[in-house]
Amino acid sequence: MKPTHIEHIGIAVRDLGASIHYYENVLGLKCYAIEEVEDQMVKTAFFQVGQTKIELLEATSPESPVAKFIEKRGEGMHHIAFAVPDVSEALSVVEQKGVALIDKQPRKGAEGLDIAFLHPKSTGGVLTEFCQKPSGK
Ligand code: CMX
Repeated sequence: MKPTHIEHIGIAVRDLGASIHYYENVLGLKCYAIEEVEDQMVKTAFFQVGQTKIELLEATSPESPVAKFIEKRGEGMHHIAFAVPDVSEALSVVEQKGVALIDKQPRKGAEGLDIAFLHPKSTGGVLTEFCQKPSGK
């Protein structure tokens, strides 16, 4: 169950274009993918930094979790995603330790990863994601 590394850090932004400009032209990173995740109502942009990615998140609907987050808290760090060997097993381990799950089982996220979220109310205020490359990839 133990996380192997931080797979990505999710950052909520109002304007994907303006934020990409900052990461590319100020930090000198390269945006290697832009992807819409329809069921999460977000458009994402990815940057690789060593073993970890930055995932920028722009809401595509006022109902998006990211739109609600920005309305309440403004732009900024939205979630941290740990790579784990097996998301289902990791969910079961943390649930047994009293953590509230947002996703009871893995579902598909950006980049085809199997993902699941833990509720920030039981993780010290940090929206936490587990993710795993689907087997065979
Ligand atoms: N980090 C930390 N706390 C957060 C949070 C976040 N990203 N989003 C919401 N919260 C807090 C709220 O501020 C609220 O705190 P208070 O009660 O102190 O005000 C609390 O969590 C619960 O909020 P809520 O009103 O009950 O629930 P929301 O409707 O705001 O939903 C959450 C919160 C986390 C359950 C919802 O955003 C969710 O299901 N997130 C997982 C999915 C997701 O975030 N998808 C977008 C990214 C997808 C991707 O990466 O591809």
